[in-house]
Amino acid sequence: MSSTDHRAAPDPQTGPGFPAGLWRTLERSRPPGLERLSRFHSPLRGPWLTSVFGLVLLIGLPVVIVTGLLDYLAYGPQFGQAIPAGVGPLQLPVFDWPTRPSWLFRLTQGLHVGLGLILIPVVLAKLWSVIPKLFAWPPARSFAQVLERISLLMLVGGLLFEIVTGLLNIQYDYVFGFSFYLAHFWGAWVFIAGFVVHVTLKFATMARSLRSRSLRTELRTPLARTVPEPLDGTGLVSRDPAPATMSRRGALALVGGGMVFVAVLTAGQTVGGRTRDLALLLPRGRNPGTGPNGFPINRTAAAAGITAAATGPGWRLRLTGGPQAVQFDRVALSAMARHTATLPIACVEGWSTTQNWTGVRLRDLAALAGVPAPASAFVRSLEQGPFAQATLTSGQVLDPDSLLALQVDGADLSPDHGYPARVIVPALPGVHCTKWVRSIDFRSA
Ligand SMILES: Nc1nc2c(c(=O)[nH]1)N[C@H]1C(S)=C(S)[C@@H](COP(=O)(O)O)O[C@H]1N2
Ligand SMILES: [Mo]
Repeated sequence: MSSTDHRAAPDPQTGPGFPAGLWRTLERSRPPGLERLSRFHSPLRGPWLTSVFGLVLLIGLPVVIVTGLLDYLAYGPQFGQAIPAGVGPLQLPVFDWPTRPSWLFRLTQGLHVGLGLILIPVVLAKLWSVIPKLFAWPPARSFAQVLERISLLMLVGGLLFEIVTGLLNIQYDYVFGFSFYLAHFWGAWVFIAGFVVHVTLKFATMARSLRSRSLRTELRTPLARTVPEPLDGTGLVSRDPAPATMSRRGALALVGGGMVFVAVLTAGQTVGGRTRDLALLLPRGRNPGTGPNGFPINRTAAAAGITAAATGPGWRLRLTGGPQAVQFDRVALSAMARHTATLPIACVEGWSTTQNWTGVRLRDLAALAGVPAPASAFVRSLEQGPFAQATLTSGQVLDPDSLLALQVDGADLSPDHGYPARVIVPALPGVHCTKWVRSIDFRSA
């Protein structure tokens, strides 16, 4: 029991405080090294600069959040094939992912990864501008402040976690033992919760701080005339500022330049050609095969354990779901009405490519199977393993550009791209464009 029953004077901004004894104990037992972190001399730090970074993130991060959640929905959680499969109360309203525009998934996926990367310099700059506050001691004066600190921890911790797991997933090897999808999904919700609380608490301060200076004037202010923002209640301005070594516009240019630099490193994977070599942050899919099938390969036939015997003349496509199963060999499929569509493959690991695919329409195969209007279709590969199957919605089967492709760019599919046949559907996530298809079950429910 505390021997004291008098309380710290209530903080006018935060309401009733902790017992004074607890407060004094905390103040006395300051962790070593904290002093250095919370001391700051940069004359550039202040509510205006922090709010400029904050505004960019306030516009950009919701786009990253929404496109990330849309990508999750694109995987078809209604079929239990999005990871994590069960998300309890966080289940978003599920809808059938559309097939139009055909570049929809390419766009949502590209924005999520691209913007996520481009905003990293702003995140770092914003963190730098508030570091002294992150390490304030004692960590909180009141229960309201404890809640605020927890939301900050969720915001900063969640965001850094998402950046690190996301960055690792688009590199060659994902090094952690836990599932990327699971970690990135739950990390996202921790971050989102912190983000919503933070924006609610800070929006008014941000708006006020942005009005306190004019961006145009700042952009015209050279180093010689750069002075600290006025001391105020935000605690962001140094009480002991050093002389400026960089103007505020210089700091903005540095961060903006960082964003452009990351954008250049990122864009190459979409622009392709020689710029592909610049896409250092997106090394995946950089070494395609040669010839007409010369575009990125997610997993080679050898890696998937696909043998020449399994894909040779003995291969059959088996269609089920109708009154009786039907089978076709590749010669029979090649003789069917064929259709060509220009469609992208967009991989969650950060690359995409657009090719001309030729094959049999999935809706024609559904009719041949005796299920002309299926509710869904379950596609299986010759391969065993996590990418060995995918469920398609009714709309994805019936779209006139949805194909069981036999050829790409006028040549037969190469073994690595899914010979004898693969699925290609407009706006379908790359991972569900199943290669080395063995069977399709057209389902009525
Ligand atoms: N059977 C099977 N199909 C598969 C895969 C796989 O590993 N096995 N990879 C998927 C993924 S993640 C992507 S992005 C695309 C890539 O197709 P590509 O390797 O022909 O470019 O194929 C998809 N189809
Ligand atoms: Mo993929």
